[in-house]
Parts: sequence; structure tokens; C-alpha cells
Amino acid sequence: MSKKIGLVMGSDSDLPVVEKAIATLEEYGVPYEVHVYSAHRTPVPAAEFAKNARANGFGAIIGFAGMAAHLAGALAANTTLPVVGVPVKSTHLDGMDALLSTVQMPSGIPVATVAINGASNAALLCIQMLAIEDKELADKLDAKRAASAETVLEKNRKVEEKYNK
Ligand code: RP5
Repeated sequence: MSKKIGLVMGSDSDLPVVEKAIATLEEYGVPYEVHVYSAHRTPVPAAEFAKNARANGFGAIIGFAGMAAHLAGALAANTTLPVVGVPVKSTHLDGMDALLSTVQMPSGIPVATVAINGASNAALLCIQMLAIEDKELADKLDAKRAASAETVLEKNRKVEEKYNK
């Protein structure tokens, strides 16, 4: 059984973004847990989750947060599991506030930050981490990449056929 991925969001208002990561994990059959723990509003449960994550069977954690988005960093401070940060776009500043808060971690406590709302890539990155030791998962990733490349090549064929006389 594969290790679990922990999906932790700062607010349930982040759920529409988190659901994209859930869809990707489902696609690969990777187990996960979903929680709402805020770095600001519920700092103790957030820290406890991260502290116990390795013992509880997690292989990596994704932190989703908007605004002054300290969640991924706060989780990373309490575990040596890999932590991926997803800056969530909220009402102001187009998500730049969350991007900078998540990506600019001081030396020593890394957070692998993906694009603003980049939930699917966050899940894929975690799946790729698990696939280091999981050949079946690595094969699924290869097959999916090949299928995706084929889709793009087919689009290219159509565009070339239309415009390159
Ligand atoms: C952050 O503040 C959350 O991650 C969310 O993106 C943002 C706004 O939260 P709500 O006011 O919608 O609960 O902590």
C-alpha cells in the first residue's frame, strides 16, 4: 500500500482548488487525507498534524493557503517529510500575496512551491516522490505522459494540416 498524501488547507474556502489535487490523486489511486487546519486560526492542530504525519503513514504533505499564506511553511517547520505549497488566489492581489508568502521560505525549512492554484501539479509532484520507490506508480506516470504527448501531437497534426499548404 502506497503512503498517504496529506492535503491541508487553511480554510474550507480553498476547497475548489484542493479538489483539483484530489482528482489527480484519485486518477493515480494514491491514498490521501483532507484537513482544514489554519496556520493562524488553528495553529496547534496544524502543527500536531505535521508532527505526527510520518508516524501516521504519510509520504508527503500539500499545504494550500491564500493571503498571508504561512500554512505550508508552518507544516514544514514541524516535519521532515516533503511539503509542497499551493498558493491560493483569493480576492486581492491575484494570488501574488500567497505566492510570495509560500515560496520565500528562509534557508533550512524548504517548501516546494508550485504555481498559484497549481493543485494538480502539487499532487503530481507528490506522486512522483512516491514513485521513486514504487515501480507501478512510475509506470502509470510514464503511460500518462505518453498519452498526453499523443494528444498534443494530434492537435499539431490538425493545425499543420489546416495552415501548412
Ligand atoms: C487563508 O485565508 C485561507 O487559506 C484562505 O485562502 C484565506 C481566506 O480564508 P477565509 O476567510 O475564506 O476563511 O488562511
